[in-house]
Formats: sequence, C-alpha cells, structure tokens
Amino acid sequence: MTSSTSFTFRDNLLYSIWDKVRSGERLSKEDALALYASDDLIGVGRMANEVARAKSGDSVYFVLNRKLEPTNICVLSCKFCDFAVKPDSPEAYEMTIAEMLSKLRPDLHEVHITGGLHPKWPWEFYIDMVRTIKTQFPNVDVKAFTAVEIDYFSKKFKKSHEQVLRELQEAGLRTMPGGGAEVFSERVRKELFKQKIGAKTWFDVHKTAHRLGIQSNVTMLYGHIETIEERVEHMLRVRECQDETNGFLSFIPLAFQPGNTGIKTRNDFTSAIDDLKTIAVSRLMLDNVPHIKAYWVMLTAEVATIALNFGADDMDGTVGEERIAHDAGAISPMELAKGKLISIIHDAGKLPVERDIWYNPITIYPKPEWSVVSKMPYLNSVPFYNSFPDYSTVVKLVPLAPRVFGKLAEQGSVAAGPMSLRDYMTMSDDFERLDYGVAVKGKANSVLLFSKFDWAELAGKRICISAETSTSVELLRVLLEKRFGISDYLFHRYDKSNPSHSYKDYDAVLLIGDEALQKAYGGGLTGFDKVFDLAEEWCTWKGMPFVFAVWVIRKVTPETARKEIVESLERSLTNSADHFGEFGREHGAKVGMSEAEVSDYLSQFRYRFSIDEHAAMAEFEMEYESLTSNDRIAMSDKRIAKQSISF
Ligand code: V47
Repeated sequence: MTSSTSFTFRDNLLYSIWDKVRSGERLSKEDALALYASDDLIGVGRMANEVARAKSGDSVYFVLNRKLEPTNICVLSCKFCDFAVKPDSPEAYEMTIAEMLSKLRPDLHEVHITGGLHPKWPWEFYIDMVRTIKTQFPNVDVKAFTAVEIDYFSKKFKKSHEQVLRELQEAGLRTMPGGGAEVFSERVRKELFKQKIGAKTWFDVHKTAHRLGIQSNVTMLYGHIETIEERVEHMLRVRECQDETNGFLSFIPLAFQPGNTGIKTRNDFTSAIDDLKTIAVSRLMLDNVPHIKAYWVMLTAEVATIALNFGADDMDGTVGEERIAHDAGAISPMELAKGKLISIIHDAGKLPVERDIWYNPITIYPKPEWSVVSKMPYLNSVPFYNSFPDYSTVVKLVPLAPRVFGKLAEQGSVAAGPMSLRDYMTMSDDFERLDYGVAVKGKANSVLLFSKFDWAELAGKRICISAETSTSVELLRVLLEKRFGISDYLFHRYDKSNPSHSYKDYDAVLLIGDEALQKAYGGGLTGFDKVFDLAEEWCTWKGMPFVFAVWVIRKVTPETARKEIVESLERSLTNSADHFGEFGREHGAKVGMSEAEVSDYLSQFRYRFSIDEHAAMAEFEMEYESLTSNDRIAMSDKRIAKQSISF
C-alpha cells in the first residue's frame, strides 16, 4: 500500500477504518458491518482497490478454462439449486468420459469439474475421468470436486477424506474449487440445504486438502435469505482457516440467481451496489487471501468490469458452457472469448494477465500504449513502489518473481523493473541499466541455503532450487564451484505441480524472498539444521556487496512512460527512507517478523548504487563467465538432460 495514500471520504466513519487498513491492522466484525452500512460506496471501493493494488499491482488475472458438469443428477434437493434433478427427470443427463474429452482443447490451462452427487457412478469412474483428462491434455490442470462431493465420495466409497483426496491427486487433481460453502450459517443451512454438509465438514475437507498440497478456493453464496452479519461471519471463518493453512488461492462471492428456486421472485437479482460492496468488503476483510474473484457468470460482465476497481483482481476465465447459474436464470453469456475478457480488463484500466491454476503468469496483454513495470513481490522491494501513481494511463505494474520477469522480458512484454542480475547480463542489448537495485553487503536474510551438510560435504548431493530464482541459483553455483571447489552436485528445480515433490527428500534447499524470510524467522526448515546466507558467504569471500537485482528499462520505452517510471522510482525511494517502521507494521505479520525486525531487514539493503555495487557486479560477472567458459555448460547440460528441468 502507498503509505502516503490519503482519501477524502463522504462517510467520516471510513477514516478510522482506512487508518487501520493502511497500517496493516486487521479489520473487525464491527468494521465490516460499518463498511456494509456505509453509503459511501466509492470510498469503500477505493480502499479495496488500493489493497488489491498492493497485492497484485494493476494486474487482473484470467485463465483459459472450461467448466465441466458431468451430470446434473443429484441425490440432494437443495432449495436454492435449479441445476440438480432426479434420475427420472426428462432434463437429466450423464456424460461419458469421451463426451467430456470432446469439450476440451489443448490450449486450455484449467478444467473446472463439479456436478451433481450421482447415485450410481462408481469410484473408478471419477479416478478414470481425472486420469484420462490429464493424460490426453497434459497442459490442462484439473480443478475438481467441491468439499460436498469429496465428503459424498468418502461416505459412499468408505474412504477417509484424506484417502479420497490422495487418490484423486495421484490421478491428476491439482486444486479444488470453492463451491459448496454457501453461507457458513446453521440457520441458513437448516432452511435452504439441510441435507448438505455444514461448515465444520467443509473446512475439514479443505484443511485436509491444504495439508496434502492441494490448494483451493472458497465461495460465498449471497443475496438470498442470509443476513449481512452472516456474510461477515462467513468471511471471518475463512480468514481464520487461512491463518492456519494458507491454502486458499481466491475468495469468490457468488451472487444468487433466483431462477425457479422460489426463494426470491424470478427477476429479483442482487443489485450492482450490493455486488460491488460485497467484493470490496471481502477484499478489505480477507487480508490473508491472495485473490478476490469477480465471477462474471453470476455478476454479468458489466458489473464484473466495475468490480475490477472495487478490489477484485481475477475474472475466472473463458468458462465455456455453464449450467448451475444458467439453469437458475443467469443473464450472462455461457462463454467469454479470450479477446472479450482482455477487452473487459482493459476497459477497467487494468492489465490482463493470463495465468495458470496457481496464478503463475503465462502471458501479459498490455494495451499498445502501456509500459509494464515488474513489481518484485518481496518485502525487500517494497520501498521501490510506494509512489507509482494510481490510475496511470501509461505505466502498469505486475507482480513477477525474478525468474518469471526474466522470461516475460525476453518475450518483450515488460518494459522495466528490478531485473535479476543474471538476466540483465544476457539482455543488456535491449535494456538500459539504472542506478537502482537490490544489493547488500553482508547478510541478506532472504537468500538462504538450508542444508543437512556443511559446504565441504555438499559434493555429490541433491540440492532443491526455489522455482523463483534466477541470480541466486547462479550465485550458489559460483560459491560451490569457485569458492568451495565442489563441481559434482545436482540441482533440481522445485516443481509445485508435482505433488510428490517435497523439500525433505533433498540434501539442501535454496529459498529466496519471503519464503526464505518466513522460514528464517519462523524457526528454520525442519530437518535442515544448517543455514547459509549466500550474500554473507560472497561478502566473506570477496569483501564486496552482492547485487541481486538491478533496475532496467527497455531502450525503446516511450519518453512519457520512461519519465514516469524514473520519477516514480526516485520519489518512492525518497519517501520510503523514513518509513521502514511503517512497512514493518504493514508487512511484518505476513512473514512472521516484528516491526523492528522488518525495519532492520530493510535498512541493510542498498537501493541506490554507487561504485561499490558496480565493482561487485563486474566481479560476479567475471566469476560467472569463467564458470561458463570452463565446465558449467557441459555439466549443467548433462544434468538438465538427465532431469529434463530447464534452468
Ligand atoms: O456451490 C447454486 C452456487 C456453486 C445457485 O472455485 C448458485 O474457482 C447462484 O462453486 N445462484 C458452484 N449460485 C459454483 C462454484 C464456483 C464458481 C466459479 C468459480 C469457482 C472456483 C467455483 O454455485 C455452488 C452454489 O453455491 N449456486 N445455485 C444459484 N441459483
């Protein structure tokens, strides 16, 4: 968040809430009720937009996806659901696996599978469904089965939740959708869906999934008989669970479609004001949930566009055919083409980012007149960004980990940002270097090798490398080979999509950024009793700072954007100098650090470069190049060929 952001509100009550949000203090139930009660819709939305910007920059994510609803036959009869039917209904349908496959295409990145609780299908059918999809479409990640379905499988096939989830995971399930949560209120459950699982079972299933490495979403069905207080309590329960597991990727408010449910009259849709308020309040309350989804299918594309300036940073995706909402009278189209999604996001003044199932950026789609700036998503880079203007017409921010920034910069879609030194070394023809970056002389505390062995014993050992690093992995190579004389080691990139990938199977693990900080300040990485700070090792060896990242700007960047980027950066660093304590209050809790620890941590970095940092970059380049000219390429080629992992 911009520490200097100040708003003028029509509703005086919002000032104290904004003070809390700005200083990273959690909002209470009373705050949420006050937000809902406030007439200052724009004020509430601006706060939420500011929070979303702090998390996601100007980006709005979408995924090329397809919804599959394999059957509408369901053993339950929930009052609010117009989709489910009994087996003898003329509308009943059941898909074969071949029919499901015919609905998919290789360019999709997600298939979202949910459906009725079928009375007859055997367990093997579900496993076969997931396995066949994953085998036939390796690029399509499977997000499947709500907690209601998982609990049904558990009871029907006499397996624990864990067993059900493990078997599905083994077949190819990667994440879970957030459906079936409805509203976590016993009163509403008894009235509208009394046969369905309650909040306790819903959370038990999701907690089990999170423990197994299956991340998930969480929905909230609103606009029927629930009270505002029940909505807020729903959000509080989500926040509490997320504190425990950190497994939710996104929160999705689902606007109730009245259809023929009889709960409301047919055209009694939620109002746009209620929709926008609910998106904004969720963003403000759920400080620990990374993304808020504007599900256009239920909101309509028009309201979803506005929601992108009210705290939502995700549009879901292309969807394909959708029945649950449309059977209940949704007036949105069944499918949005990719081009339409991109233009909706552009219309909101936001940057479309096509993502995978875990929100890793795949491609970004700026308007031709926009210059995209990478926003390094680490605590040590917070000081760079606090004075970039809101609603700029030429510069848009996107959070990119160093390695992803390198890849997108190579594709030509990013104009500027703190680039990993290693990537700059290969892209210096296209990018100009600015005299800013991230350097440290001594401990960095956030580039750490957690090891079961001393340096000298790492020969022949297997080292797991964070998926995010670009320079630190090369620094580790230089240290191992040049400082400690070890050339026989094996690097493996950490692969989140592989459920059997676990740190504990390695001899050492290289972590960077906030993940490294969290482990360092949270008592270490279990099983690894040695911790080496790579910047400190370099400094002890060379007596020099280490430069992790250097600010670069693409040489062809138009002058207006260039000026805005350089001036914003300079202003941010000047403003930040006196605010490290504030950053501590705002960001410390997320990484398990106290305010003072954050302040000390940030004070040690050198953000403006001098002759020392230039000399350090030249020294690293020399070591790195000599590694390349000797044996690096031959050795790593061998390793890569063996592991088929690209560095
Ligand atoms: O759980 C049922 C809801 C949900 C109606 O995880 C209705 O990415 C409105 O969970 N009006 C299923 N809603 C949809 C869902 C979902 C959607 C998009 C993305 C994700 C995700 C998940 O639909 C059900 C229920 O809460 N629902 N009937 C209705 N008449």
